[in-house]
Amino acid sequence: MMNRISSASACMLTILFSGCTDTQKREIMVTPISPKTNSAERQFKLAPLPYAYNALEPYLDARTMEIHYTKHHQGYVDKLNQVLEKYPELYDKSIEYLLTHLQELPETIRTGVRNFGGGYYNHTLYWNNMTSQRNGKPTGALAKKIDATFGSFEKFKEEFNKQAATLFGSGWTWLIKKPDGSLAIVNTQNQDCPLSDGNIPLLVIDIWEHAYYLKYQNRRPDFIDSWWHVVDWNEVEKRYAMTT
Ligand code: MN3
Repeated sequence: MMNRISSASACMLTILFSGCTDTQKREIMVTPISPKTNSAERQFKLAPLPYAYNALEPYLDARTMEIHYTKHHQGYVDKLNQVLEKYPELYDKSIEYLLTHLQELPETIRTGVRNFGGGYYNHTLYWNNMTSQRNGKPTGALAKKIDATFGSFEKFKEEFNKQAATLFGSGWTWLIKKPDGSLAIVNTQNQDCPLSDGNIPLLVIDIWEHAYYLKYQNRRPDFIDSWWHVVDWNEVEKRYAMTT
C-alpha cells in the first residue's frame, strides 16, 4: 500500500517538475497546494436589510422591498463575486476601493466590477439611507450646507425631484460631496457610482423601475414624493460629518 502511494506521488512530482529549474522545483515544494483562506469566505456578502420588508409601508411596499433585496441586490453580489473569481485577491479589497480604482483593475473585469460592484454598493447605501423612524429634514452642519448651496431645503428637494424625474432610462439620483467640498445633485446611469468619479455619495434614490413599478407603475414622481417620507437624515448627516 505504502509503495503504491509513494510511486503515485513520485509520478505526480515527475509531472510537476518536468521542465522546471531547481529553483522552481523548490518553490513548488514549499508552496501550499491550496491558499490558506477559502475564497468563498472572502467573497462579498449581502448585509442584512436594516429593517423588515414592511417597515417602510405605505411609502415603499413590502413586496417590492423583498424582491428588490432578495433578487436584485443578491443578484449583483453574486455576479460581482463571479467576476472576481479569476482575481480572488480582490475579494480582500473593500467595495469602495474597487469602485474608486476601476481604471487600475484588469481590463477584462472592469465593466463587470463597474456594473455589479456598483449595484452592490449603491443598493447598500440606498437601504441604509431609509428608515421607518421619520426624521423629515436635515439639521446641523448638513442643513446649513444645503441651504447655502441650494437656497433652502425646499429648493434642494425641488431640484432633486426634477433630476430624478427626468433621468432617462435606469439609474440613480444622488446628493454628493465633491472633492472641493461643495454639494451637488447628480444622476448616474445604470449602476454607475459617484465614487468612480472621485465624489462622495451622501444620499441616493434608486430610479430603476424595479424599485417602484409594483406599487407605482409608471408614476415615478409619486414614488419620489413617497420616498422623501422615509429618508434617514440622521444617517445622511452622519455620512456628511465623516467627510468633514
Ligand atoms: Mn435597484
